[in-house]
Amino acid sequence: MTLIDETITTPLGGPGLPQVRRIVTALPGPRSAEILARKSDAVAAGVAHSMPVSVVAAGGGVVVDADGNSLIDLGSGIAVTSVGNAHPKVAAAIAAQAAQFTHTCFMVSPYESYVDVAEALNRLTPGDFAKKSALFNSGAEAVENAIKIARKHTGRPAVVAFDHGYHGRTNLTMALTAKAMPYKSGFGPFAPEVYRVPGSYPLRDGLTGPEAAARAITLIEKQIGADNLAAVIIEPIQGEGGFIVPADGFLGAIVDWCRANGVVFIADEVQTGFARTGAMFASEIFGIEPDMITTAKGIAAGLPLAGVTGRADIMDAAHPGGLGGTYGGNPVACAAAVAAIDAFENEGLVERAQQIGSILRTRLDSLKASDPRIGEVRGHGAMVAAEFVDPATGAPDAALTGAVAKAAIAEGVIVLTCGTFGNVIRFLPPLSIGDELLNEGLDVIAAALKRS
Ligand code: PLZ
Repeated sequence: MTLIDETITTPLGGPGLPQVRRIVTALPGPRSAEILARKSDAVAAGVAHSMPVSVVAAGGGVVVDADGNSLIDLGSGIAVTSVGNAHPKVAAAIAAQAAQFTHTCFMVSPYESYVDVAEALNRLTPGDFAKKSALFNSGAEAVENAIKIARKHTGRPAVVAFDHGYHGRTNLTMALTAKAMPYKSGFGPFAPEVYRVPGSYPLRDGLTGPEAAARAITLIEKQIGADNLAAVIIEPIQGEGGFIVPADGFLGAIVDWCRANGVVFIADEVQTGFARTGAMFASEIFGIEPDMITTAKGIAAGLPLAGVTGRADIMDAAHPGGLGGTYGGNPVACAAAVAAIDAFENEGLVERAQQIGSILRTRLDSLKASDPRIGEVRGHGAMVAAEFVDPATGAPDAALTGAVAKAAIAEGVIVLTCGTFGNVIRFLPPLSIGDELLNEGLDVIAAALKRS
């Protein structure tokens, strides 16, 4: 089967996959079904999947499966392929680097692309102060290292995370993550000295930003004590928890309190980073300058790479040899990141995220106007969600959410759900998707909602 058509150029380049939704079999088709049957025999049951397909190609706004079905991608592999899958410059950079060398271990014999990525992170993250960075393999590993560094810097043990927060699946990051199922149940005991406080969820708590911050700060002062606290970690817009946008003034008040009390404020921008929210980093939207920022996902267009960037004095608190790992800042991943960051900066992707956001908001707001089961449409840029509720009580409606997502998936639209209550459909299209395809994906979802 030839998939690539050389005459086709996707909006941001990428393989010439026809930018259409085309369903030629029931999902999964026979070839995908065969592979998924082998998956269920060979792969641990805990590693589940939401889309019943086996992928052979992806680019622009589509994902193509082994049976020739062409699906609309509204998930970007969970906010990762923001520059588009197989972006030509990224693919070329990966191939060139792989032909030169694939690994030395940066702790053994360093190379330039790691330094390039660190410099780019120091330059692009908010805050006009001296910064340094360190690179790792995954978002969870970046979060673990941010906490390590904050503890070393402050000499204090405790860490505060928030209701609805998500920070990963390793032991410490499971402790930081709020939701039990599917992330934590049965996997404890969890790392100690992690405390959870309520954040800001305007739809459900009805508090202003300053009120929500005061509530959190009182709990922190009374139950933990600032003198014991190394770091506060929060996603500027909570991702897995439901695309929760905090009320105005909430984040700023928390940052101010941290600064006044010698506590390191860590923004986990693993999901919100790199143009996703219509700003290079979501912290900019809220006017905050975090002491430390964790990044991953979009940074390297799908290669495993993550970063911790922060104030130089904090980042240098860890002794030489105290940070690292065999693969952290792998040269192929760094080459991909250099090319992806170039695309973010020079291919108008911040603006493209804003345009995608305005299409998503317009369409979803008009759906909400005629369907009271949509309790709220929220988000920034190309990170937008709809929360489904029982119109009579406002109670979360996970069943409706699941039904709409399932129907959209069956019709070839890759859509993700999220939320503590499982009642949120989130939209995270690649920034390389065209308007037509995006609108078609939304048509499918609107029709599915109408029928559900
Ligand atoms: N911090 C804010 O969103 C990853 C989770 C997918 P890793 N989110 C997707 C899943 O179900 O495992 C995430 C995040 C935020 C940290 C992480 C963790 O990043 O690269 O998955 O470790």
